[in-house]
Amino acid sequence: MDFENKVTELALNLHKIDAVKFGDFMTKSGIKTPVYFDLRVIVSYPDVMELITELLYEFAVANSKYDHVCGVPYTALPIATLLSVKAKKSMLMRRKEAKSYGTKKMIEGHYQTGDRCLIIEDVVTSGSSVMETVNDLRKEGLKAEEAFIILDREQGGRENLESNKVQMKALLTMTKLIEILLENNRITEQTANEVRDYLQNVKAPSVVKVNERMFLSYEKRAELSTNAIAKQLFNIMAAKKTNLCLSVDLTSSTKILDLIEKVGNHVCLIKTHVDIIEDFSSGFVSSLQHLAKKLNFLILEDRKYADIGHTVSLQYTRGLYNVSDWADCVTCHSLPGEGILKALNGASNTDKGVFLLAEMSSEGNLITQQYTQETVKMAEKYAELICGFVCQNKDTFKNPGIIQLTPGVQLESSKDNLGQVYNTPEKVVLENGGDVMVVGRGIVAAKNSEIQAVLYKDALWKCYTKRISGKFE
Ligand code: S5P
Repeated sequence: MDFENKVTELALNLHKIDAVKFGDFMTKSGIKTPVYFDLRVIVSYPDVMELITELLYEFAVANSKYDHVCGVPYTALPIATLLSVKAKKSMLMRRKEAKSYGTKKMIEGHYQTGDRCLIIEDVVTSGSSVMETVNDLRKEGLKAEEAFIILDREQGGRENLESNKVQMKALLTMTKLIEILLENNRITEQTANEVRDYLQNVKAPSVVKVNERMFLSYEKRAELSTNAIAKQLFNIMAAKKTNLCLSVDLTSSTKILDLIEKVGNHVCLIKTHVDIIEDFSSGFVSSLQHLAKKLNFLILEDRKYADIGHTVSLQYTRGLYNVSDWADCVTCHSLPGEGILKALNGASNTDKGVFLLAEMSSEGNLITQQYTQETVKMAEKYAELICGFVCQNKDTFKNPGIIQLTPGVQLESSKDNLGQVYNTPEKVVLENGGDVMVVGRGIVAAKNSEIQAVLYKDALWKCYTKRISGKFE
């Protein structure tokens, strides 16, 4: 029997076993509907189970590359099991609630970060159930980009899933089902029209579009980084439980080193502007590097390079500061064009990272949306060089292996008198997507910098843990 005939047989069978019923029903959300699906009953009909498995197998295996299958609990679980066995692919199981003991894992089964997982679901209306499973898989660093569905109610689910980067394939749409049942005299023309009218008029609500980066843990993101410094920074953040970067904007090297000695334990990154130091020396650099090793943080020289490639390569590797010798990463503008990245890319043979400025925190800056987008695009070719973007918005980029470095942070939102704009930790981490937050005067100018650094560290980390729990979206 060919595929189309099998689909017809499935439609007729679903009607026969009362998995699809016509009449006056209420949906879960209290909307009247002339058609009702309950595919839970299929477990009582091995022939139907077998047919569905066969159809999904032909549908899925022919065109998809995947490592695991995962059913949306509960109705699709037995189908996913049969499919996994037939396709000889491993299965993953998503819990509905995390275990209260042991590992608290949401996903059971063996997998590796980056594995592809195919989603199996019975019926899709809005797509929100599929997204719950997709989100939990993505939190584990799995790729969940395809969903195979028995029946698409055609009420907006496909669009909702697509906007969250999930392609949906359904064995049957509601339109097709009605057509088959009508052709085979299982329903009247009037019932068919009622269902068609209903489909025209009742759409499921939109499912919130999520940015994967917003709920993946730093550990998982480290595995997805293509830049060695980003990987290290994610791992330091996870190990030290801090996403605080201190900007040591002081002009005396002793004061800088004293401050770092006090707060270095509480930060993942120290950001310098070496050209403001009045007594800069190579001794300062070695003390800084010594502290970085001892207290486990990385060093960012916030040089904001903005010249032609040739000049930047000299600025980076030569002169009094010899930045490439000691800084793990630097900041750089995209304004001069790609040559600046080429220059930085070829300038050192040890692991280095570049934070590209895609947006600025200061009032009235001239960066436009188009400039930001082009900057992100420019970075795509330099996956091994770019460790992140200096930016202010979560939608600036999506790649979870890259870090959003966000300056302009203080415990209370405010401004300075030279155009700097501050946002609170909640706003920066939860709404704006900051991964590493830069605090300068909020800590440096405080009476007790250590106490203040701990306050910032705790506030920022609390927001991060809330963010990855997914409860804010
Ligand atoms: O857009 C930006 C980019 C950067 S790197 N806005 C910024 O403020 N910065 C830097 O972050 C700035 O050069 C300064 O070193 C730090 C913010 O310091 P604060 O004292 O205003 O917290």
